[in-house]
Amino acid sequence: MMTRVVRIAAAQMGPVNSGEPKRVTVERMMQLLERAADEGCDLAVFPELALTTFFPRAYLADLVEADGFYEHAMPNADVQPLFDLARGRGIGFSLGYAEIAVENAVVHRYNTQILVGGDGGIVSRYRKVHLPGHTDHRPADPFQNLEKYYFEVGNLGFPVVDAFDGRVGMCICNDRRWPETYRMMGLKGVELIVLGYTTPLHNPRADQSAELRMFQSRLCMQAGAYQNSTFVVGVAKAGREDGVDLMGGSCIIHPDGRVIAETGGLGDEIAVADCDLDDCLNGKAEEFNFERNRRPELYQGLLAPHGSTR
Ligand code: CDV
Repeated sequence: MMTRVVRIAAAQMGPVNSGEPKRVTVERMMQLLERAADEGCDLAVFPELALTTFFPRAYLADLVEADGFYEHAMPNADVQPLFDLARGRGIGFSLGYAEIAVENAVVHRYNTQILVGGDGGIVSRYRKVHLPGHTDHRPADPFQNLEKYYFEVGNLGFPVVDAFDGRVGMCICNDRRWPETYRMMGLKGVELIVLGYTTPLHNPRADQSAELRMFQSRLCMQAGAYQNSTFVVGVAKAGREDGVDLMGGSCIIHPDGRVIAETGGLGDEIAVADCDLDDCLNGKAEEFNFERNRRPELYQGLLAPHGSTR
């Protein structure tokens, strides 16, 4: 029987504290990529904003002061060794970073993730759609959540591409909490969704335990996988970064909703699983056969802005 097994590593990273040279961060990523390649992986998935500290937790009055956190081209000299290693070992990867893009002579800032094939070439790019947090400085909070200040809403939609013998899409961190994210890709036949996240263990605006926060993170990814019959790989930047505790719990989720591999700590670590993309087929043909069972004619309210319908 033919199968489409892709061996995937969730390449969790420990903190990237301010002041860590990018060369060191990239070397850490190369070590993780080497480990994944040694284990025979076809693809390694790195976290959101993997190359820097999660800088939206601090306010800089002049946006231009933050330009050093953004990549102006991808690949560039700093990350080229990672691309070269990937090509040399024949392993693909996905990587989150802050992007400055000049479009029609206008500067735009995005929270971006790319998918790179085993030949070292970029095969897809995604720009984060659901930006959490606020645009204003809130000095009374223990840390900021200024993604709406540092980034624009992504303008590429939710691409799904043919890669790794299947249909592959991406999303980033807060996107994983929204059913629309998965369904937009589910409607394009997605079989593997890779995503990075940076999630504080504590929510300064809600009384939630670390256990509850982890449960919620898993709940939405497992539901997204099951309801769209797709693998989901969620990868954390974990540990105490610039004084803020970030959750770990990177995992690989089967289309039946089960976690089939997960990390145990808060540092640089991989969790590996063989993902047979053919395992997506039954759910797409039966329980979640969209053509047969969805009722889009009754879903018009979903397009109403901001949940204003009754
Ligand atoms: N980087 C993120 O998008 N983090 C959000 C936090 C701030 C709630 C998340 O959804 O995990």
